[in-house]
Amino acid sequence: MAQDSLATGAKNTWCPGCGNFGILNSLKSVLGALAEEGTPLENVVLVSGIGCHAKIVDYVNVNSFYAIHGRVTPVAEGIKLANPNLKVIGLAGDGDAYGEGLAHLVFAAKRNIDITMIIHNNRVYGLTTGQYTPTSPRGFKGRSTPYGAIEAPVNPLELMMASGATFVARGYSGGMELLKRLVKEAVTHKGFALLDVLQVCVTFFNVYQQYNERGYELKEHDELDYEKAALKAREWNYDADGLIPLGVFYRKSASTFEDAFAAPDIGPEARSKKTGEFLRP
Ligand SMILES: Cc1ncc(C[n+]2csc(CCOP(=O)(O)OP(=O)(O)O)c2C)c(N)n1
Ligand code: SF4
Ligand SMILES: [Mg+2]
Repeated sequence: MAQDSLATGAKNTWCPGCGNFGILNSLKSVLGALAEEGTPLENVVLVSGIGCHAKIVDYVNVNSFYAIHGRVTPVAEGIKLANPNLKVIGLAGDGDAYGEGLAHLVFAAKRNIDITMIIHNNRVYGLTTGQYTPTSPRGFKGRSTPYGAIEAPVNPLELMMASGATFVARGYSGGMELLKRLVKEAVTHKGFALLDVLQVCVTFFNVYQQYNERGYELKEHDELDYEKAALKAREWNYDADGLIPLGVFYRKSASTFEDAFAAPDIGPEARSKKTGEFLRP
């Protein structure tokens, strides 16, 4: 399917050179490929939050929903539970998913609900013009930290693994071939998938040089081994130094929340029977 048919007439207002273009192009390419392989595009729903990243849903011609800042994950979960046949892809900012919405992400991972969360991790609040986020490095100078952030950043990959995510990966908006592969793997994974994308904000945190020099693709890494994956996830902790591994860190096959939710012994029918029994005098 031609990627062009996924385009919309909306005017793109991202800054020239913004890493969001890389995510947009890889998403369109993967959706086009999925359509060719038999996934009807009317079964795909994109959910975004509030921020520069969120505009991506305006630029892709499939069903979509703008959530509020910090609430991409629960809206995506609700859509999936209401209709488990849908392929639900959440597209959230780092401020959105790792800041205001962090608890939602942890619980979605814990229950292994079959949604994909793609995080546009530019390590800054882009839309509100440059405040620090949970993944900004120590010393980051922005609107809210003019003398430099004094906190260590959170490591979302480690956190997601510890929370129970069954697919954890990191891509880079400047590495398109790998990014396309990772988006496809994340979207087709059954269970909760977290794809953290290092998405460069050229205007408020331009780290292209750092990522180009230090990013490397994981090779011969055993993504089924939790301990090894956790060690790899710790190799770069989102601070200033170190080489940056990219690729799939961890993958596991496990039953999903919605499968259990629909199971005969605990699904809606069983629950209504139990409620009836409880209500009988
Ligand atoms: C509930 C709520 N809190 C805060 C805001 C203000 N706000 C809008 S966008 C934004 C930051 C967005 O940063 P991020 O999620 O990293 O997205 P980016 O712009 O970097 O893509 C904030 C704080 C809001 N709109 N709603
Ligand atoms: S402010 Fe940053 S994240 Fe937002 S569109 Fe511009 S470059 Fe992209
Ligand atoms: Mg951001």
